[in-house]
Parts: sequence; C-alpha cells; structure tokens
Amino acid sequence: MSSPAAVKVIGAFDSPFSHRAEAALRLKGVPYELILEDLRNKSELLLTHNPVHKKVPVLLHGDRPAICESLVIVEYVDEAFQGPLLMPADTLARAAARFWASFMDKECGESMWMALWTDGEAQAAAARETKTNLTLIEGQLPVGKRFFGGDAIGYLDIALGWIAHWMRVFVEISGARLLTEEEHPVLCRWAREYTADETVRQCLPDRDRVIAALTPRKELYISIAKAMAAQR
Ligand SMILES: N[C@@H](CCC(=O)N[C@@H](CS)C(=O)NCC(=O)O)C(=O)O
Repeated sequence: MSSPAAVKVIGAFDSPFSHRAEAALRLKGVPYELILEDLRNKSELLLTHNPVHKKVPVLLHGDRPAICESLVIVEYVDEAFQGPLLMPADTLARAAARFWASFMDKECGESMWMALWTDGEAQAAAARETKTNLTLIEGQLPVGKRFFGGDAIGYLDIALGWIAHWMRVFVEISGARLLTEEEHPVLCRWAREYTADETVRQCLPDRDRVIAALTPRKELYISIAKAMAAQR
C-alpha cells in the first residue's frame, strides 16, 4: 500500500467525474489537494497530464505518471491505499460492478442526455429508454442493502453518483422528468442515502451553485444532443 503523500486531483467543481475521484479518496481516508481547472481555458498542468482526452479528473500521486479517467482513478485509489474496500471482494461481483459502471457511462448516459436536451418524439423515445435503463440499474441494488456496494458505499455507488446528484440538477434545468419516486422508489431512496452520506457530502458541489453554473450552457447541451441524434 502506498503513502497518501502528495495526492492531487485536477478537477472541476461541477464535474460528476471529478466527484468520483474525490469520493474515492475521501472514502479511503486519503488527504488530497484539489486543483480546480477552468475548462474553458485549460491549464498546462491538465494538458501535460491528460494529453489524450484533456479532461478532468486527473489524479497525481507523488511523482508517478498521472492517472486519467474517473473509473480508472477509483480503482487505482482502491488498490493503492489502505482503507475500506470500494471494489467488491468477489471476482464475479467486481466484473458486474465494472459492467454496470460502463453501462452508466455509455448507454444510460447517452439516453439521459438525449432525454434531457432533445424535444418531440426524439425526447419521448429517449425518456422511455432512460427509464428502462434506470430500472435495470435499480435492479442491481442488493435486496435489503442500502448501497450497490452492500452495507457501505462502494465503486458502483460512486460510479452512479451522478444519478444521485447531477441528474436532479439537469432535470431542473431542462424540465424533463426522468427519475421519480413513483417509477423508481428504490433508486430514489438510494440517491437520498448516497447524497446524505457524511463523507460523500463533503465533495458534492452545492446544488444551487451547479444550477447557476450549468444553466447558461443549456444551448450548448441542446446542440450536442442534436449532433448525437444525427449520428444515431
Ligand atoms: N470519461 C471521462 C469523462 C470526463 C469528462 O467528460 N470531464 C469533463 C468535465 S465533467 C471535461 O473535462 N470536459 C472538458 C472537455 O470536454 O473539453 C472520465 O470518466 O473521467
């Protein structure tokens, strides 16, 4: 296990992906410095350490090569530092957790984006797809457990954190209704518990501040969704 000395996260205050890196570090009890990036004017530090994607988060651990991609960072943090295990102990459960985290970022993320920022028939179809995806994710919560990780927050909870916090923000900005108590009571209960967790809360950005920061980007989000729709 490594020493937690000189751990830094290059992140953005409103980024659900940065949240993953921070949540993993906090749950492991690793102190870190958060270096906030202005994504409209990317720093040399970010461009040097993530030359491939030029995105946050990036994890810097002492003088080791930088680690990029939020889910890769969560796994690295879990293995590199002592503290409660974030990944399931069982091999098959680990494979399943990775599968659903990837499902979140690919299929589920794409349908949500389309449901949030398109309109008309495209929006209705994406909303149906999103609800089906959320039902599939909800079905992964172990019966009688508070979290996807069981009794404690784990890798998949962190990966899905954006459903818990950011989706509500995006829904408020766009007006689309995607996650409701009536349709997904178990997922809503999980979202409340995840965002209420004392450790996680410390790295969840203030909701009103995120809404204020993201609302001006609504037109940009709509144009991204249009481009995605054209490629479908
Ligand atoms: N797959 C990446 C996604 C990271 C990502 O999209 N980060 C956004 C902030 S939320 C970013 O840095 N965007 C800058 C850009 O696209 O130029 C991960 O999981 O780390």
